[in-house]
Amino acid sequence: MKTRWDIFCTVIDNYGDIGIAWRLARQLTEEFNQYVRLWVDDLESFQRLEPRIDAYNPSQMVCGVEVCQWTEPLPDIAPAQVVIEALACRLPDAYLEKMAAMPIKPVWINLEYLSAEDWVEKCHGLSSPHPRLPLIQTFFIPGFGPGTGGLLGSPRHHEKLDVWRRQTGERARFLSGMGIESLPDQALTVSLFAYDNPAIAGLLDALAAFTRPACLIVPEGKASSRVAAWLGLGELRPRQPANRGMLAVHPIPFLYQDQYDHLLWACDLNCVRGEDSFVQAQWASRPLIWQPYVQEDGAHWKKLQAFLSLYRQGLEPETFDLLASAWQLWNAGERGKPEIWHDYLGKLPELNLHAGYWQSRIKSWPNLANELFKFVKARI
Ligand code: TRH
Repeated sequence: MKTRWDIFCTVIDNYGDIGIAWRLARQLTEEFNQYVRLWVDDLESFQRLEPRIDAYNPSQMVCGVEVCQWTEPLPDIAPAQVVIEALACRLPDAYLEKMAAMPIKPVWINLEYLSAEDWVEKCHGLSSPHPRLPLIQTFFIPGFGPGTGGLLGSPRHHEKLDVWRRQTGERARFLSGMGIESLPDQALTVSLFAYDNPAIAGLLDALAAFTRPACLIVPEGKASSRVAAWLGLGELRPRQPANRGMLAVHPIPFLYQDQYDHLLWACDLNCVRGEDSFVQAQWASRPLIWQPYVQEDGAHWKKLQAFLSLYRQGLEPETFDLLASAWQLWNAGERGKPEIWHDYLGKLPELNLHAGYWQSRIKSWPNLANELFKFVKARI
């Protein structure tokens, strides 16, 4: 049965909120045949991830999803059967009043940020009544493994990954589309998506002195100025590569989300950040370096440790220690001792095997869209 969903999302500073809401809306539409209306306050930022978005159209159909501009006040509309308040945004009061006035109240879900911490299992699925209105909100918390809200990402989409990698020429064609031609056979390809981070220089030093040629692909963003400074340039210009030592740096424009997924598939190592690129890099079954979104109270360190303690399972202790030291440096923003990055890069073959094993684990764990669909189906 086709159920109507309203997903609300605000774009705060980065791309994670809209990236997550859009990926979820598409998966519910394409794989679960649901009718999704996505309310977004900033269509211009959305357009950077999705070329089919018209930033000036307040109501449009894109990939089967009804995309609506979230204005204040909201247009006078009837709430859907399922309402998702995504990633710390707050529903307008008038909309809540309308939900409360419905004879059958909508299923109201508060979709939280992902964490590997233990509290997720305890808090996922808890309900909280509205203080004034006859409405109950359920907390949906994405996480790793049973008892959590699961991970965002389409297993169906990532099944194509094996075919994509096997098909000769796909990767080369993709890279050539990014302006990266004739890579040396043994080149190590690395994608860089990070917040501004002084530790970038340490990794670049190691790549420049590596035993194999390396190619660093940098979509335009907060990390670009660090890379430019390391190269001794004033700025990075998309599609104007530069070299230092064994490293070729390829700046590219900020990609559409579908293309970015392919970039993760195409690289041997992905530096990722926040939440969505972090999760999609795991689906891509390649080694990763993660920079969680920095929180003032230091909560990101707990998130990092919790993930590492899961990810270590199946890794040799020595390899895990290297991985943990490298991620520690990355997140402390320290250039660090060159040996750490050098040794870390030397472990990439082992980390690559581990990334494949990890991908098979996350495939067997709950999937966020599926968990939401099951939850709603049991209530409608
Ligand atoms: O942009 P982020 O830093 O988002 C963060 C986190 O979600 C964090 O939890 C949240 O609190 C904060 O925003 C406000 O990183 P994230 O989560 O990886 O999201 C980036 C999105 O952008 C993701 O969907 C991938 C996409 N992307 C592109 O579409 N093209 C690109 O070129 C790149 C680099 C990313």
